[in-house]
Amino acid sequence: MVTAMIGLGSNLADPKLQIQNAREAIARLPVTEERGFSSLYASPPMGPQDQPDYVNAVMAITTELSARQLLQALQGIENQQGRLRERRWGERTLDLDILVYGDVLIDEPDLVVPHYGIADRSFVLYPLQDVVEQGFEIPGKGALTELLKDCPKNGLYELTANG
Ligand code: A4P
Ligand code: MG
Repeated sequence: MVTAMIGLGSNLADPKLQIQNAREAIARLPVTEERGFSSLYASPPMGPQDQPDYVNAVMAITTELSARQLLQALQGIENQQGRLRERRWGERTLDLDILVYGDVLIDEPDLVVPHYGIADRSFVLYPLQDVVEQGFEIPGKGALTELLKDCPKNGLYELTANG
């Protein structure tokens, strides 16, 4: 059994609902259990600026799925929630990224773990901090607290229950 971290992002079609639906779908995956869920965060888009702000979150799971099975399952959930792949870094109803999969390092054309952007994206590092133990290290990248020191929020803010 492996502990994995999943990054959730949405900026179309009621992003908060998209994130909530994705959370439930991930928790229902076979041999998988939810272990933690961050606050919701809003952030301006990285990439093309002519798209809405994002809602982001991070979910911790334990799973007996392999990393590749997990990727396939997450892509299935993206597709169920109406994901279309158009421009790179463009708007999307749902983006699910495997941020971390245990202490495993994977570098293949269609699967890079830890996720290649993990170390310098505020919309990943701040929610990740909500769900990990103190002293958490991102495999191959270093201590989360150190990475956060070099990561300005860039407009990221935590959404409150009614906001
Ligand atoms: N892939 C490789 N490694 C992974 C992994 N660890 N987890 C491959 C998930 N997928 C992985 O992804 C393209 C391919 O990446 C997949 O087919 C998979 O085999 P995609 O989701 O189809 O394309 P994409 O997301 O447009 O491209 P990319 O480069 O993955 O974008 P990112 O890094 O996902 O960023 N701004 C804010 N504020 N918040 C956001 O969440 N997200 C993005 C997308 C852009 N701007 C954003 C946000
Ligand atoms: Mg992606």
